[in-house]
Amino acid sequence: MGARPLLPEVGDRSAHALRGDYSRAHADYRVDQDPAAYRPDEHRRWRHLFERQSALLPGRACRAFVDSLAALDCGTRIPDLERQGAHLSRLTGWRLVGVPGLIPDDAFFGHLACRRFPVTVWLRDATELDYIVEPDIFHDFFGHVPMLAVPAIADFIAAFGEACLRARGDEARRRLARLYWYTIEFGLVREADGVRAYGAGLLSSPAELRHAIESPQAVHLPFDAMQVMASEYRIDGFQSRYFVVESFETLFAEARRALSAAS
Ligand code: HBI
Ligand code: FE
Repeated sequence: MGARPLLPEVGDRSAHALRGDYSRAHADYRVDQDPAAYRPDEHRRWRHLFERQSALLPGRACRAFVDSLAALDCGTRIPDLERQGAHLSRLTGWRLVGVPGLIPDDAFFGHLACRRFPVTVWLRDATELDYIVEPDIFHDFFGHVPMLAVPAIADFIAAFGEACLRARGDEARRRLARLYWYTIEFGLVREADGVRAYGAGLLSSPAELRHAIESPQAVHLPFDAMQVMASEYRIDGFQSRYFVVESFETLFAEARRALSAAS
């Protein structure tokens, strides 16, 4: 196990000892994923997480996520990032790169700007089935990868990465991080039969997916990029509010204006 780095500049997450093995990471923080190295009990845990979360999707996840997740056919084993990335790149030009866990902002934004989505290569252990501090491969792959097949979201995340690389100063980067948080991580979209989740932090979490869609305490606000970029967020509990977009195309159009203004 290599030295555990502290990454104080990782978004709003506090600088804490990270659990991944960063010793074998390249300069851009990529690590090789060895799909054959996962143990049978890890594949079993992936299947458990996948089946448990999939059962919660009807009536809560947006249509595009459900259709895209089905097309990935990733329910039985921990996904092979190379193989799944080849499928994704044919759809929206995105690839998947393995990372040891949280990586510094600049490395993260640099990958997004080049349509490479960083996916943590380790899976949470059996004691973390309901909550995990750092994103693991279940959060990153199950939560984020299906939406990378949706063109407007795929374009938005690439534009977000580019805007972050251009952003000057902490305030601009904090405003952009909030935009990412309230959309790509905790975003809601209005569909014909109701409000549905498209954010990875909701789609990969049993409790918060139910809370965001069903709880009377979950405040739903119409998406407004300026208000989103002025809204603080919490990384250690349910969000106090959620923003609802009318469509992914509206999100991309409105956020694009905000991205160019903020960077
Ligand atoms: N690193 N691996 C990884 N995954 C993330 O989601 C991530 C990161 N580094 C920085 C970061 N996110 C934040 O800057 C964004 O959430 C805004
Ligand atoms: Fe995430």
